[in-house]
Amino acid sequence: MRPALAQRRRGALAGLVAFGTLGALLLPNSATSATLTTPHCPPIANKPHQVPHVHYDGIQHLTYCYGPISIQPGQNFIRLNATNLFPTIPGYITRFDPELVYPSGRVPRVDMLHLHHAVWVVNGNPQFAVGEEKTISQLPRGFGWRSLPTDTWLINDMLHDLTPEPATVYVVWRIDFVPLTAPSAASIHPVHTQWMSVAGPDQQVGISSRIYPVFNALRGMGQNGRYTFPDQATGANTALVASDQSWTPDHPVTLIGTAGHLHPGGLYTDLKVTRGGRTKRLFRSHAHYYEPAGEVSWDVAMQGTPPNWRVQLQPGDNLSVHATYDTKRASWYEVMGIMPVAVYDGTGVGGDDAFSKNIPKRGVLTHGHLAENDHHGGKPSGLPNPLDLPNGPVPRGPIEIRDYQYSAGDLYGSGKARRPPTIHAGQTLTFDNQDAAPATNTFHTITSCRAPCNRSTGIAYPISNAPVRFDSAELGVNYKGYGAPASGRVTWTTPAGLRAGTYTYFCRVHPFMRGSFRVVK
Ligand SMILES: [Cu+2]
Repeated sequence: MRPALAQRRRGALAGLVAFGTLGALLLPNSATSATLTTPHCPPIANKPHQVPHVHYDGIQHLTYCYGPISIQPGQNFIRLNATNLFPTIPGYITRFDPELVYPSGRVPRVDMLHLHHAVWVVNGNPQFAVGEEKTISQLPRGFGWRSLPTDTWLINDMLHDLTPEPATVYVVWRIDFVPLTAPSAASIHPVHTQWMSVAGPDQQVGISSRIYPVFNALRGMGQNGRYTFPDQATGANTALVASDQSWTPDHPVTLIGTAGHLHPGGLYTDLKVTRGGRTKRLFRSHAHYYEPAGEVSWDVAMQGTPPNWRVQLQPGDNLSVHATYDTKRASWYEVMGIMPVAVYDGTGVGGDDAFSKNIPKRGVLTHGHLAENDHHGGKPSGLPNPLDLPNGPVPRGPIEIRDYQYSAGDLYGSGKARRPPTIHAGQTLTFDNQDAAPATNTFHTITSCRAPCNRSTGIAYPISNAPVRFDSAELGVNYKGYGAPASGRVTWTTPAGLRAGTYTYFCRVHPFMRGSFRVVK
C-alpha cells in the first residue's frame, strides 16, 4: 500500500469508537426550555458564529442521530430510507441544523468523508436539505414548520467516502421545537417548504433527475467566466431544467425565508419573480468562501435571508431560481442550484409586495468557517512531475483501475508503470474500472487537471482546470437501480485527436488518485 494510503487508514480508524444501538427518543417535558437527545448521540459541538436561535417559552432543543451508518470504502451512493426521528407530539419546528459525525462526535474531515447532500422528505415533500456547506435553517420569530406524530419522514442522503477506508457515521439533525401545548405556540404561523431547484428533470436525462438534480458548469460556458443555469444553458443542457425551477402560486402567499445550496465553484443563487413581463430579483444568496484558494472548495457558507425579509406574491406571479458558477478557472461536474423557500399560505404576516423597494437585500451567513475544512491541499507532495518522466509503454489492453490505482501512468506507481503511457496522435487509450466489480462497486473518474497535478490532496486541490477538458463521468454501476451518480458504464476512452503533449488527470470521487498519459506526433 502506498504511504499516503497507510496514513489515511490510520487517520480514519482513529475516529472509530464503539457505538450504541438506535434507541427511543426521550419524551419531551414541559420546562420553559428543554434539551433532549436520542440516547446514542455523542456530544455535538455548535458551529462557530452560528445564526442565533429564536427563543420561545417551552421550546425544546432536540438532537436526532441517524445511524450508525456503515460507509463502504470509496462509497458515493444515493440512499432513500424512512426515519422515525422527529417529534412525537404536535408542534412547530423553528430551526433545523444538520451535521455529520463519527460515533465519537467528531466531525469528519471534509477531504476524507462528507455529506454530499441530504434531503428530509416530509409527507412526500422535501422540507429540509443540506449539502456540505451545512447551512442552518432558522425561521424568523413567529414562523414554524408544523410537525405531527402522524407525519412520514424519509431521508435521501448521499454520503461520500473520498478514501479507500470504511467508516461509521451518524447523520445528525438538531431542531428547535415548540410543542402545540406551549403557550408560545399560539404566536407561530405555519410555513411549508417550496422546493426550488434549477436542474433535475421529472424524466431522468443522463444522470440528472429529481433525486439527483445536477448539471455541469464547464470551463468556458456562459459569458465572462460566469455561467448561469438555466438562463445560459444551451444544447443538451436545456433538457436538464427542473419543473420546480419555477413556481406559480394560485393564491396569495408570503415568502418567509430562503438560502441557496451550491457546490464548489458556485458563486450565488438568485430567487426572482416575474409579473406581467417584469422580472425582479427577490434575493441573492451569495456563497461566502473562507477557502484561501478562492471559490473552489466546500470551505464556504451560504447567505440566508435576513429575519425581516418577507415577500408577498400575488396569484399568477412566477417565482424562479437561478444558479451562477465560476467557469473561468475550472470545470464543475454534477453541480446543483437549490433554494428551498419557506412559504406562508396567505398574507397578513408582514412584509411587502414583491415589487416593492423595501425588501431587504443583505443576506446573513448561517455559520462561520468550519474546522473540518482546514485541509486545503495544494502543497508539495513528493509525487513525480509527469512532465519530467520518460515515455512509458502503451498497455496491451485497457488501463485498468484496480484498488484505487491506474495500471499505467499512476503517479503513485513505481518503475515503468509510473511513466505516462505514450500514444501517437490519432490513437486513444481506454480505461476500465475494475473496482466497479460487484464486491466493491467503487466509482472512479478520469478527469483532466492542469499539469503537473502532483500536489497534495485537499478540499481545494486538485480541480478540473486543465487547458484541455475531459471527464469520463463516474465509471460504475448504481445502487438499487438509481440512475445516479454513476454513468452505468465501466470503461472510457480518451478523446480522439488530442494534440501532442502530456495530459494529467485525477479522480473526482477520490482526488488523491492521479495519473498521466502522453501523446506524441
Ligand atoms: Cu476514484
